[in-house]
Amino acid sequence: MEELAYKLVKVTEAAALAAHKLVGSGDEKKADQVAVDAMRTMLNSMEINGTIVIGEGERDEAPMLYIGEKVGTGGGPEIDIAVDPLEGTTICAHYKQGAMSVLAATKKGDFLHAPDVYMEKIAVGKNLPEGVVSLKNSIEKNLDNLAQAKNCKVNDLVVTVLKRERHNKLIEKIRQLGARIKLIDDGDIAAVVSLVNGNHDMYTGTGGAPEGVLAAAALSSIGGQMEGRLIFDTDHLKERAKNVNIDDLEKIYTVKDMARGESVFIATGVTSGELVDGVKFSHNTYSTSSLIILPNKLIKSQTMRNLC
Ligand code: VTB
Repeated sequence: MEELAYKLVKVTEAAALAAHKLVGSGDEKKADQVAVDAMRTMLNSMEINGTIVIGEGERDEAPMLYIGEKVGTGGGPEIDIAVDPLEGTTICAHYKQGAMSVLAATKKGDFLHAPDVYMEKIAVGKNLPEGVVSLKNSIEKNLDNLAQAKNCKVNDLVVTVLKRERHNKLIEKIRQLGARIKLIDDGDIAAVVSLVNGNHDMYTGTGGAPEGVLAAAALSSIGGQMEGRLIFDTDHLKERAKNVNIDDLEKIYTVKDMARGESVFIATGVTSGELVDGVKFSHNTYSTSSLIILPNKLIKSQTMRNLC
């Protein structure tokens, strides 16, 4: 796994560097596109037999890195790959903090093949009793349980939520209950993974399902708990669920349902954020910072190269 991780870090580095050229450009689509292109070119140059299982969407909507696409030379290990070439396209286009290029890999069949829909999520850090929070519980119960487990008051808890209109009621409720809210514009992979640093206490709300599986890949190695429920709230989405053989539309997935075996998670910074620093330039060189998460191992890697 570690050897594979050092190979694959080149993939997120290439995507981050490409996206960095579009930082502050206001052009989200272009920033995403160059990251996808760079990621795909690098993946295809590698001695791997890879399949994209979490990607840019289904084949008809996404010309590249679509779900089911084969990547690599075909030799080497058979792996499933989850990608988010540019997590935080808006962050990147607006030169805000926390845009990253993210990839996770595992042996064939170990990631949940989640379609590109929304996912309701709840996550907490490590060393907490199993099931301390759950999507089955009310927010009151979750906050009470968490405060009790952490031996503190609900007022001491910090809950991260994506700033979206769909969360207005949830935000109001959490504030009423006395906890503090950290509102983020985008980037819920970093919000979940950073729970293990203890910077905040809980992440909850509805974000992308692909981001949910990627975050689960990280948590499966370093601890922390997360639950996710895929949202199929239209007939069209229900049809999509059928197509990917999901029968139980209400199923709650745990970390181990989303990332079953051993996996590697890699994030390279485009702009600096909570998890990694962004791409930096000085004189004729540039450097990228990456976070590599392997079973029970967290590696901070920095690569410096000459600008050509
Ligand atoms: C989140 C967030 C992402 O999408 O998953 C969010 O983590 C959900 O989608 O960074 P909406 O923006 O439609 O609410 C991102 O913001 C972008 O991928």
